[in-house]
Amino acid sequence: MNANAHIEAVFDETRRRNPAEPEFHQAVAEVLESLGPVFERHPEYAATGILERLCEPERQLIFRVPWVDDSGAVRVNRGFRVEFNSALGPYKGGLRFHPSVNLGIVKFLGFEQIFKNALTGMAIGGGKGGADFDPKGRSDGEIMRFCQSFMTELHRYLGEHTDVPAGDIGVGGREIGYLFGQYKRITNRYESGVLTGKPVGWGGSHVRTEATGYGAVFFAHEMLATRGLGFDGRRVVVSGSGNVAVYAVEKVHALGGRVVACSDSSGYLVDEAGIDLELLKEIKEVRRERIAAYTEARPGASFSARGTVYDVPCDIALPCATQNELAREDAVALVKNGVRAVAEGANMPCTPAAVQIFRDAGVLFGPGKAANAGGVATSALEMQQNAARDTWTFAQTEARLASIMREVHTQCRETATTYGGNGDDYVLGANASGFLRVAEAMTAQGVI
Ligand code: NDP
Ligand code: 2IT
Repeated sequence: MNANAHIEAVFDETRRRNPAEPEFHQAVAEVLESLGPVFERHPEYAATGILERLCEPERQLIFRVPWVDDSGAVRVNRGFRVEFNSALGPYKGGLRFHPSVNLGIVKFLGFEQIFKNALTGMAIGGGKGGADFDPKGRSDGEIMRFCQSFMTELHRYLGEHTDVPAGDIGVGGREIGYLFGQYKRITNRYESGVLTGKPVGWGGSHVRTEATGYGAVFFAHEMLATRGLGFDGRRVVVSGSGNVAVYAVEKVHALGGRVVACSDSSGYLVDEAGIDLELLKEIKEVRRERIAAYTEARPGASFSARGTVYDVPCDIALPCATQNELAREDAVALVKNGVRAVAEGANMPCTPAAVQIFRDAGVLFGPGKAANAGGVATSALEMQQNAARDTWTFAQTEARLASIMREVHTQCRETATTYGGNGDDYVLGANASGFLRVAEAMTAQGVI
């Protein structure tokens, strides 16, 4: 069987075996479409079933999460953890609390995580988890009880050498604190390295909170530099207004760019003077309100519940909200308005049709598994500090993050050049490079 026929057969079987999981199929297709030239050169990977094994998670956990709300009513949610691949290290990846979470979403995220984590060069395998719990409007007490119930079941599968979750959508420092507390109580172990994204005062790493957003901007900066461009004086649009988005805005401003728009699931806001970050942080992180509240304090800014943030003209776009949020027509609008670079702070925010439009227009495109790898890479730095019972300074940790992002960028370009001839093909570079590192380890470890 030739390389492409082999890849096609694995994809067909993956689709057949995982029906009704469109996001998982999309994530698998995106990686497999890059691997033709890799299998041409490495037919041994077909002989040892690397792809068949990669597409089947090592373990999938689904569990009931019962909890009691503030009115005394019993609520039941569904919890997930997909332990996808441990060839390079303990399963590593975030937890997402959002009503849209289902097994297919967790599998897409876990699959992406395998290659992203490999790209960082650190010793971390791939996993992801979460629950279909909606934190919006829930009191602090409800969040705590939910986290405690979630961990009461999940703790059996975790461990600093086994599986190390962190945050994702709906899970930040507060939730990680409640999860850690319950893990410690049940196991009677102060196992710092079992969760990352902990607050800095008790085992968290400096820069972990900022890392995904900062890292995405560092990656975009590297891409722009290949064309002699930078952020200085550029108009930037960021989608979302959560953890990744907020710190992307912060770093863009530090590099001299101006973020003129951001969004949440209710709409988007435009502030031509540049987003006031302190105000945005207060609304989102302290008051936990919707971004529409921003315009009350900044009369020059406007909020729109119709259209999308990508209608706002910009030089650089950083999608930092959620999967498939940037569709074909958004890509068309961005290209028409002269966008030069797009770096995915979120996981799979651009649809395949949108990516194709950027590619055809020669727009620099950084896929999530490369551009947002700074978050998980800094989680691995947190694990290193926990293992050594050490604490690094902010400056030291940020310097490590910057050098990891530079290295991820270089690796993408070099691998893309080796396997496709065009260094600008970051999709090929990220997929092939991540795959090769995992495939090598899986081959060495035998058929398991
Ligand atoms: P947050 O929960 O902090 O913020 C999510 C943001 O995205 C919010 O503004 C939210 O708006 C918006 N959003 C979420 N779902 C939707 C939706 N269905 N439609 C429109 N907007 C939506 O999450 P993060 O910032 O941590 O995560 C954002 C993205 O980055 C995700 O794709 C995540 O997987 C990815 N990522 C996160 C990393 C991390 O370290 N946290 C690391 C790497 C990737 P609203 O408040 O209205 O829901
Ligand atoms: O998608 C991601 O890389 C994350 N949510 C971060 C995972 C982590 O373990 O830090």
